[in-house]
Amino acid sequence: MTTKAPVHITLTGAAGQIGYSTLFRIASGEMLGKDQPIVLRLLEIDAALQALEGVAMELDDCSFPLLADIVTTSDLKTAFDGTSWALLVGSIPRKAGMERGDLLKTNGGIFGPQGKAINDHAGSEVRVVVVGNPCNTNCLIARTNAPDVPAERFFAMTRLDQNRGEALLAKRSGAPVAEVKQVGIWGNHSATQFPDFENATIGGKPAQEVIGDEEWLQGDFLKTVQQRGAAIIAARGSSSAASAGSALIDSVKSIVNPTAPGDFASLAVVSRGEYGIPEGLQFGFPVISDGSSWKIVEGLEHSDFAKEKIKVTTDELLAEREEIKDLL
Ligand code: NAX
Repeated sequence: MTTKAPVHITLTGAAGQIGYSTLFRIASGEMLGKDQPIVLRLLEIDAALQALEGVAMELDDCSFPLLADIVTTSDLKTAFDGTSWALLVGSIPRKAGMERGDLLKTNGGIFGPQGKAINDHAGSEVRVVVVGNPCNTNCLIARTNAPDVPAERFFAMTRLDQNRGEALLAKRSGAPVAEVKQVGIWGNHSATQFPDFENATIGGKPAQEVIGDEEWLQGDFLKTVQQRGAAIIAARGSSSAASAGSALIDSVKSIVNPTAPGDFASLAVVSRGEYGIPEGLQFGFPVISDGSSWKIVEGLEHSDFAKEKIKVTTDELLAEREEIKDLL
């Protein structure tokens, strides 16, 4: 029997596909540990509350020893009240004919109020991970609407891209995926992201040396990671869910556990001007954690090819910020 007090975890969009593939793993202790009781605070829109009740019933039916309570709600204050983790998954997907600017503004209407509610009601140590797309800019909106919460507590999810990159490099080299390290995702979680193979390692050696095929790295590797989300939709008929949930759990673990020596974790964090990235952008960087605080990996070198790619993704994030500037 554990004696720890329960940690409150809020997950939004909890009746959606990522919610369904993530909540059971969180409740079984895979995210915060097998001795950490939790309370799940599940937020949905009114129209999905009935489906959410079904998810809550199934969580009950698993009889998870660590799951102390489940709160289901469509009310922001109730959802974020005293929470330590705000996992912002729910958002409005892009519909046919919708301009990117409309998508950004529609989601701004979700992430602005959620940011305010986190600011006013969350626990003093709250940390926020945004998954709902466009996740970097949604995170920027939530962060800006939560001025009392330190900006360093906000993260947008680029971990799925890192995991995709690691898997690809492992397959291509024949090495086990556990030997692939330091795959940093730079910039936006979108088709402009730069999965940095130049600083990646396989079995402790530079990935470029092990792979020995620069054309593949700059071409197919890059494109496959950038467009993997679309490839999953084409194959499965709906977007990545289990892999996204797994990456969400990996993201939280990479924040609360010290990073292993010789490794990085990809997270989109607030830029303070590192590597010339404009201040304030929520930008994908390679990060290391000591278990309580994190910092961006320093001193990485980039070729002109990489610099050009990083510029493209930076410009996209600047354009997104411009589109929603009235929400900040
Ligand atoms: P679903 O459409 O299955 O679920 C989304 C849920 O959010 C729905 O149940 C909906 O009712 C709810 N919702 C909508 N507005 C809400 C609001 N204001 N408050 C609370 N709940 C709300 O989508 P799912 O497949 O779960 O994906 C969720 C989000 O993750 C999407 O925006 C998707 O684009 C994004 N993704 C992000 C990834 C990343 O790597 N950052 C990868 C996977 C995924 O594409």
